[in-house]
Amino acid sequence: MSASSFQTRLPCGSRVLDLSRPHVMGILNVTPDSFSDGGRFAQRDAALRHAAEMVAAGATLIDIGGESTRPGAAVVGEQEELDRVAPMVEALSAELDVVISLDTSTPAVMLEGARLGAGLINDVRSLRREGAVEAAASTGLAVCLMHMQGEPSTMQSAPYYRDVVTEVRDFLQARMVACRQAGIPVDNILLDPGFGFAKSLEHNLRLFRHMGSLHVLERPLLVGVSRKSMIGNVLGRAVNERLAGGLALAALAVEKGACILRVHDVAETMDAVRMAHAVCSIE
Ligand code: 9MG
Repeated sequence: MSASSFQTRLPCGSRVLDLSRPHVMGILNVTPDSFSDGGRFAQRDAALRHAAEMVAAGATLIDIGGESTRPGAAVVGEQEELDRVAPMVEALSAELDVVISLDTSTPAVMLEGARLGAGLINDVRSLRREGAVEAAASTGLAVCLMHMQGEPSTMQSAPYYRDVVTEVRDFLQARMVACRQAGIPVDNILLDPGFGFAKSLEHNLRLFRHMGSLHVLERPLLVGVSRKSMIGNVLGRAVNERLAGGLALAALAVEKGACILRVHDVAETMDAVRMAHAVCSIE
């Protein structure tokens, strides 16, 4: 299966992604610490430099998030999230030729981000917050719908599935229907199994192994496994020692037909993805 067998172009605002090859999305976190008193402009410059480096290394998307989705992370207010994300979207869209992805569940951030030049809404809550699906539809942007049971603050307490692959597939299908009913064109929809979100190690491994089952939904897949605990749990590695495990999964994800890999280590992942794609493209 190639990067996308059913759709070759993903419209992302003023840009279009060619899905006949896999893409790398670089992660740019706009955390509370990075905008602490007095350092706001210096930190913004550092984040811009980091984004520019990721683009130079081959990232065609940059994912900007102002609210951490780690288990137990604090909820961030709407204004705070806007203050973190909006200046970065504005700066990135002025300076870089890249699709800006908004890692947000907040309708106001979707609307303002779209106005400032974002091309994709990446919502780990799959547009389930009040007003989110309507806000996303009104932007006309591409959306990434990710599977998650519960909320980031509670999700790892006791994840339970009868059949994780079927349940993830059914959830994503139901969210696609909700999006279609709200007026989001099917061609604007990406799907994501949500590795690490309310899933045990066995759930993550099984879902990864059978990721190809999600192709029945006929939508491009985005996969995020970079530095996640499923790598740490299998290999016994700390967060900063998970690159090799992440590259193995990136190559496997391409082989299973994923179109976009969300990662921290762009240059290394580009090599892994290009190599895997070269092999997978040979008849
Ligand atoms: C924001 N975020 C963190 N992990 C993610 C993942 O696996 N997929 C997507 N779409 N977003 C993620």
